[in-house]
Amino acid sequence: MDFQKAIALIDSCSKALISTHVRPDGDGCGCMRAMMDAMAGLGKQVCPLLLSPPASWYAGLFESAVPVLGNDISKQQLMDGAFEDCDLIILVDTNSMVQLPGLDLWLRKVRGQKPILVIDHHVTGDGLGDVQLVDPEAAATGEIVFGLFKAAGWPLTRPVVEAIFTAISTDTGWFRFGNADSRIFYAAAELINAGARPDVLYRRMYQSFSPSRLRLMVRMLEHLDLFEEGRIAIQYILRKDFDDTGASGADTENLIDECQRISTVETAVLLVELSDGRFRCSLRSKGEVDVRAIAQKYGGGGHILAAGVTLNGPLEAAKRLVLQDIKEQMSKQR
Ligand SMILES: [Mn+2]
Repeated sequence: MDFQKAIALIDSCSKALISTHVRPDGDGCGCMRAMMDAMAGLGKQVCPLLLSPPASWYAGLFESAVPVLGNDISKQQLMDGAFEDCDLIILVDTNSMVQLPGLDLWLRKVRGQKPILVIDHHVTGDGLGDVQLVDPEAAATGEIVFGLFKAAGWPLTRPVVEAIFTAISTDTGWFRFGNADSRIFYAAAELINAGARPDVLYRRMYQSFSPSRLRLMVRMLEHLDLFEEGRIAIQYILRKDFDDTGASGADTENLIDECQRISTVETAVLLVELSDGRFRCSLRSKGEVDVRAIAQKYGGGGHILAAGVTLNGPLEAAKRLVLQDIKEQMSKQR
């Protein structure tokens, strides 16, 4: 880990733009918050920017609402130099242009002029950083950010430890997924010793549904189909389901995990209809199938156990495509 290079880069900057991948999750938002506090503590100016609105249970991580590209700042303003005075760009929880829609064009423009620091744990990436803290073995980017804080000696305030705890706990499905190794439990213990309150955070992350979100989940479960003796679960959510329930796109986060409670289910798929008629396809595996390989085949990415990709409609075509790929992977395992 090039912690010292990252620390030197941060020390030498005066104003940093901090962002994360589109559809920001707990890891992305938590790492942003922690890095924002570190920078502020060093007397640096910080410009956080999100590429799509965060779910309400992550928005609370920030002291004030973070500007969203396309809503609060237009892509034109970005290209016209809205962040021209930033002398560092920090990207957390992604290293891929496809995960940075809207920001990508600007990044291509300023690359080489402004240094970029990438902190990420994904295997796939475009090598966007001039300095990169990338560890595919880390269960969450939060684990790397925690390492950076300790290496730099930055203060571990309660907001910081709770932001990092949020990052590592959400990316491990509250320490249930296969990536929840001993390293992450040690990190969790250290964060609790430093003041993180798991009960408070659990309530904020996992007991914060709106009635609309619960109704959307019911719709999704009504659309549950099982294949191959129940080993594959495929579900979908249509635009109509959002309209009928009043739920938003951010409300779909983690809903895919519900069907994994079925004992036979090894691989889970959730197809969410986008406004352009395509489908955002989320994939989860309990370990038997490498879902990243499937996502990558169609231009997506992720991890072996959790990946995502956008597929063309109609629904039946997308379902057939992904079902066939999962079956193929399963037959290779035998
Ligand atoms: Mn992550």
